[in-house]
Amino acid sequence: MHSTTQTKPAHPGIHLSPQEMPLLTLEDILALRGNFIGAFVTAQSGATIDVENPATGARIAVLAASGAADVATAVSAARASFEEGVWSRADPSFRGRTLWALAMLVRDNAEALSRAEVLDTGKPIAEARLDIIATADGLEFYAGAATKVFGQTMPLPGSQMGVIIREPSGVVGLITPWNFPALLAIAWKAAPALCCGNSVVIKPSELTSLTALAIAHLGVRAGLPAGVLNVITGSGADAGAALANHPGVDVLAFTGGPVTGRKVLRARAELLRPALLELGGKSPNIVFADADLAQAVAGAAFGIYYNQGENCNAGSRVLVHEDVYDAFLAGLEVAAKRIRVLPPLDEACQMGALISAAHLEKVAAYVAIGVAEGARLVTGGERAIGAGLEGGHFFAPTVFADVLPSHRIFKEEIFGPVVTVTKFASDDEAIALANSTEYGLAAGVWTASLKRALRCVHEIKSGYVWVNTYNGTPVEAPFGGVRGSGFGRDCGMQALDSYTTWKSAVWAMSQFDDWYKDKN
Ligand code: TXE
Repeated sequence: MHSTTQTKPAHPGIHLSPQEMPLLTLEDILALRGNFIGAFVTAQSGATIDVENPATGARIAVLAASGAADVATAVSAARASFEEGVWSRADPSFRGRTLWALAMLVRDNAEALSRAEVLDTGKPIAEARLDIIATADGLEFYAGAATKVFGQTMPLPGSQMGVIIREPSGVVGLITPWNFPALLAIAWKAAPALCCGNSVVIKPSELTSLTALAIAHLGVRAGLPAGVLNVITGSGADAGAALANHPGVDVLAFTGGPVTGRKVLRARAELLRPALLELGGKSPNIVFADADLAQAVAGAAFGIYYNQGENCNAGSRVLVHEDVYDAFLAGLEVAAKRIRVLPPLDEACQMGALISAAHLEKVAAYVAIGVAEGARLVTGGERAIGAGLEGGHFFAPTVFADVLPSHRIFKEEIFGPVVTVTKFASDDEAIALANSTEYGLAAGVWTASLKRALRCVHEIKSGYVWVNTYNGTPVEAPFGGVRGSGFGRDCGMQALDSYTTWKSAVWAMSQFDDWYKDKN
C-alpha cells in the first residue's frame, strides 16, 4: 500500500480506529497485490494475471493468479474465524456498527473506488459513482439488519416450549462477475452474509478484482476481525472452481453466466452443499398502446444501454403494441443515436467500453446472426468510433426491429448494447412473448392502466417487474430469478435466508415422565 498525504478524521461514535485515516488514492488501489486473507499475501505459486483497461487496452494492475492451495488457505482462515466466534458469536450490534463503519469508509473513499471501477470495467464514471454509493447503501442496510435476524417461537402441545433459532451458515463462498464488481460482491452478497455472522471468501472476476480487494482492506480499518472477509483473485477455472469444489464452503453464491453456473451447481451437488445462482436474463420490456410514449422510449433506451447493456436485468427484448410500433421505433432510433459513447472517465460519457475484446466479438457475432436471421438492423451494429476510442472495446448502441420469437437474438442473452424490438397485437400475446424464453429474471411494463399492469405483474414469470420505470434495484427489494435465471435472492431481508440455517430447540417444562404418562 502506498502511503498518502491526505488524511481524514475518524467518524465519532462508531467503531473506528481513533487515528487519522489516510484516504485511498487511485494509485493505492491499482497497486494492490495478492490475495486478502487478513492481510495481503501473494499467491503460493507466485503466478500473476495482468488486468487490462477495456477502454484503452493498457495494463493497469497485476493480480495474484491463485489456485487450489490459496483457496484452501482462505477457507481455513474463514473457518478459524468462524469457529473462534470473533464475528459469528459477537454481539449483533457490534457486527452492525462494523458494517456501518465500512460503509462510511466506502463513502469516504468513493471517488478513488469509482475511478478504479471505471478503469477495471470500462463503464462511465457517472455510473461507477452510483455503483459505489449503492455499495455503501447496501452495507448500511445490512448493518441495520444485523440486530434483526430474529428467530421464532412455536406453540407446542403439553408443557413444552419451542424456539426456532436462526444461525449463520458458516463459511460462505462468493463467486462474482465483472459487470457490477463492488456492488454485487460487497453489497449484494458479502454484506448480508456478514450481518448474520458468517465468514466470507470472495472470488471476484479476474477482470475486475480491484474494488473487492480495496474494500476488504478497508474492512480491517472498520474493525472486521482477520479472516472474516477474504478475497482470493484468480481465474474461474483455477480459483473459482477450487472455491466451488471446496468441502469447507458451507454455502456458495454465484452470479455469472449459465454455462459456468451449471459447473458450479454440479460441484455443489457432488458435495451435497447448497448454492445460489443468478444467471442473467433476456428481460422483456413491454410497451402497451396506452403508455406515455416519450417515457417508454426513454425507459427502453435506459433499460438496454445502461452499463453498455452488460446488465443481467437489461431490458433487451422490447415488445411494442402494433398501434404505437412505428412511432416508438422512430423514437428509440433517435434515442440510441443520441447516446454519447466516450472515454469512460469523460464526465459527459453515457456509454463506455465493453469488458474485453472477446466479449465485443461475441456481441458483434450476435449482430451478424440477427442480420442473417432476417431481423432489420435500424442503427448501430458495429464498433463505435471517435476521438479517444481507438484502443478500447467500444460498440455502438444497436437497435434491431421486426424481430421474431424464433430468432436467436430474441432468445439468447447478448449482454451488450443490442436491443430487439418485436410487435404484438394483444395483451395475451404480449404476456406469452414475455414468457417465451428460458430466462425469468426481470421485466418492464409501460401502461396507463393499473389493471393491465397488475395482470403483467402476476402473469410474467420473473423475479422482478417494473411498471413505468426500469432498472432501479434498491437494496431493500429482493433480487433474483426463476427458471433459467437461477434461484435464491440477493438483497432485501430475504437475502438472509440464503446465509442462515434454522435450528429447532424443544424442551419440556415439566417432568418428562409426567408428560409421557399424560399422553398415554
Ligand atoms: O461469465 P462467467 P463470463 C453472462 C453474459 C456473458 C456470459 C459469459 O451473457 O456474456 O455470462 O460471461 C467465475 N468455476 N453473464 O464468461 O464465466 C469467473 O472467474 C467457478 C451474466 O465472464 O460466468 C467469474 O468470477 N467459477 C452475468 C464468475 O465465474 C468460475 C454476469 C462469472 O464468470 C468458473 C456476467 C468455474 N469453472 C456474465 N469459470 C449476470 N448474471 O449478471 C468462471 N468462473
